[in-house]
Amino acid sequence: MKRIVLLRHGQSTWNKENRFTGWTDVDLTQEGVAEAVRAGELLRDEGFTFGKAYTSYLKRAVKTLDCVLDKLDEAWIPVEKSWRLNEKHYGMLQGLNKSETAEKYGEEQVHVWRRSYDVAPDPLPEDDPRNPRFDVRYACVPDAELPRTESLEQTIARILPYWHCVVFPSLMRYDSLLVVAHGNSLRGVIKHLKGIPDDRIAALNLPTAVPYVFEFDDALRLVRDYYLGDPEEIRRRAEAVARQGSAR
Ligand code: DG2
Repeated sequence: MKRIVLLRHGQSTWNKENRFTGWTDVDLTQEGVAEAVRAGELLRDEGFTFGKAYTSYLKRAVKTLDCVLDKLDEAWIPVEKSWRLNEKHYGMLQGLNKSETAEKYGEEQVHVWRRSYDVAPDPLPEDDPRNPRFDVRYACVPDAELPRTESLEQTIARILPYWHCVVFPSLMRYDSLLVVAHGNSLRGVIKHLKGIPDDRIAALNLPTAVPYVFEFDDALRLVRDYYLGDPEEIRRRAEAVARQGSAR
């Protein structure tokens, strides 16, 4: 049996402040670090070990991965970072409070920006200092591939080449992989792995730092997927994520 565990990072400072984050490189809160440690303990207690781990270029995911590997005593395993696992780029929404945005534009519009498959928020202007083309960490990425905003569809389109060519094939070498990324980049991966139709993906909300396990047979066909942890608490936390786009 082969396994991939997907993990959204622990609570970030902008998750706590309920702000659209996207490619903004914010840190974990203390609670976020504690969540990451608990996720590592849960994985350890359930007997998980990993051959290789993947994460994004954003520190909330990188630091979550570090906490988890520390708890597993597996800080030594190979780790690969890719900009392709970054969060969906939230364009001009980045930095705005989600509830205030719902008050201004309506909850329905905010739901479209957060959960529709093919609608992207307005893009960052070319000269906006937040434009990824000014960020040295993306210097190796061709400008045409760097987003100024993204829909989920576009997010999936930039993740999948990396998923197909790097992450998934490494299951042939390693029995178990850990992927630590973001609410929407992981929704994209899950949509792909489970074949969720475009019009059904809006209902999926991922709580922070809950391990989501995917098991594959020897032909690398998906046989089972499940969250680790208390189902009632996970449901409650997923609903809280959905409510982040409500007007106050
Ligand atoms: C959140 C997801 O991303 O927000 O960009 O604001 O997972 O990196 O904290 P993450 C953001 P929603 O799509 O759930 O509003």
